[in-house]
Amino acid sequence: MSKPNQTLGEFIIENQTSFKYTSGELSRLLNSIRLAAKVVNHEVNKAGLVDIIGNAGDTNIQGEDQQKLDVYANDKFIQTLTKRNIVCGIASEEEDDFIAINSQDENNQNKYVVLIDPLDGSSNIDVNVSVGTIFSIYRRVTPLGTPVTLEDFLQKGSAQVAAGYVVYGTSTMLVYTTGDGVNGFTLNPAIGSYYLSHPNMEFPKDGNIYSVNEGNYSDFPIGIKKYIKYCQQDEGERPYTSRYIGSLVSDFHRNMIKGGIYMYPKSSKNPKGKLRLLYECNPIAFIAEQANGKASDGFTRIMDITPTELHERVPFICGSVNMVEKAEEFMRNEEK
Ligand code: P6P
Repeated sequence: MSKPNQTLGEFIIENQTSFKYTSGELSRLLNSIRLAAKVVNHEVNKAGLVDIIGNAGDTNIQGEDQQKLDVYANDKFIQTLTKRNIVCGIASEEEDDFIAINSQDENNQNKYVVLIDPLDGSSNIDVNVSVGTIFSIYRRVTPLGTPVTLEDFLQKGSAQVAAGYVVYGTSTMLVYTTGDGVNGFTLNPAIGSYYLSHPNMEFPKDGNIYSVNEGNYSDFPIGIKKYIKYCQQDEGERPYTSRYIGSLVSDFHRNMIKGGIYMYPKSSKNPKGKLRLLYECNPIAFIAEQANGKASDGFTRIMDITPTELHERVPFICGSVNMVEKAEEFMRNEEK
């Protein structure tokens, strides 16, 4: 249920009753993410002005250079979620292991865990290209009041209770779902409030934009190569337009509005793909499906994959349903 110019805070409260687990805790959790995103946005938007650009001099578990804003964003989201004592555990792309919150307190009745990519696309920071935050929320599966375990984080994407992203672009937007459609809110930086700007977001069933790093073309599976050549053929609606920002959130957001497909296939350099299942693919897949789009690894629905490791990677194809199904058709034909 949405009203024009509704703020994110009003929307969360007004819609919490439609959320089957309603207890207000999820609303408080979404509000804490809203707050952290505003703080991170403030730093991202002035990255060029202070000495916060450049490497933090460390690397994360992925072996990727940690940009200072990566570290800043990670700290802010963890601090906000911890201080407000809303969740019982956090996993982050920037943390080797999950973080148990107040795990010694047997009275800790917090039932949600959050998995987050605090600043996705961070290699774009130094060149002033948009980046994003991605989050995924689950109910814990182990008993309340006990320390969270890895089992609470290694849940299928289909068990998510909420997921969303913040895109720090020409404007800052927060887009999320609790399983009842997808809504987008735009930040008015002058007053620090997010306003409902994109109610009930839906993927067009078809589109003519394909997003993939064609620099890796020679290394792609045959099915992906054939799909890319299909996109480039001059026939009917094709050739399509190639658009690749190098920031999943930005490519996904544009494709959801205009129609399109995003692909990060496996290759010899990334034998399981590059994107992480738990805090990139699953939350984006949840949003995609809630917006009548589709997300798979080329063969299996992303949200049906049973995770085995916190930072595991999967091949990722996501976007307009007709485009994803066409790519899957090429992948299946090569598997026969
Ligand atoms: P490449 C950013 O690191 C990211 O995880 C996604 O946001 C982005 O789409 C992809 O990797 C870019 O990877 O190898 O094409 O530079």
